[in-house]
Amino acid sequence: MQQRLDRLVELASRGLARRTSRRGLLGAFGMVLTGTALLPLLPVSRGARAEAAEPATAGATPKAPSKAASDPNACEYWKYCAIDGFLCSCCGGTSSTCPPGTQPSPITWIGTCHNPVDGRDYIVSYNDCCGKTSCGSCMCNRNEGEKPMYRLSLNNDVNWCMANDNPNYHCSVSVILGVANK
Ligand code: ABN
Repeated sequence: MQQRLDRLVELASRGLARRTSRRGLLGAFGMVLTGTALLPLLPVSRGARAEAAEPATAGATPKAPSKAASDPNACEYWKYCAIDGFLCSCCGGTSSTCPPGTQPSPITWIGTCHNPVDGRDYIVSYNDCCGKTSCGSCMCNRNEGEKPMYRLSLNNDVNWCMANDNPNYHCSVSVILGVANK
């Protein structure tokens, strides 16, 4: 039985060797390797995943916002989805303007927040207001979509006053830069 099996395998191998060349086999192997390496470069639709995570995005019927989601003094305010700092609206400024005597940082971190009122996603810049010591009121730390430190502009745990003449951090504002298109 063993011998017949050996013979069968031998004949099959010889037949395969007769029909194929070593170069052809190497070529096919190379193609498979190249194809596998290129697979991750193909465009992938991630829309479905985003949709599953956030069913009420643009185009869907907007949900009625909670009271806090429309209150600029509340940490739950929709624009603060990726903020980390004292809310300037509690410190003599507004949700998007620095309090008197402070200057906005020219460099910032960026987030994307969902507005439940119109059902759209917005790109939001979180500028720090600089030039005075910490405001100390209304600390708000929400980190939606925050990326690790190696992507500095997408991380919120940074004192963005570092480039200002006076690098003292006072509070943070959120400024809408535009609508995020999918
Ligand atoms: N961007 C707010 C902030 C300021 C100082 C330290 C950490 C975070």
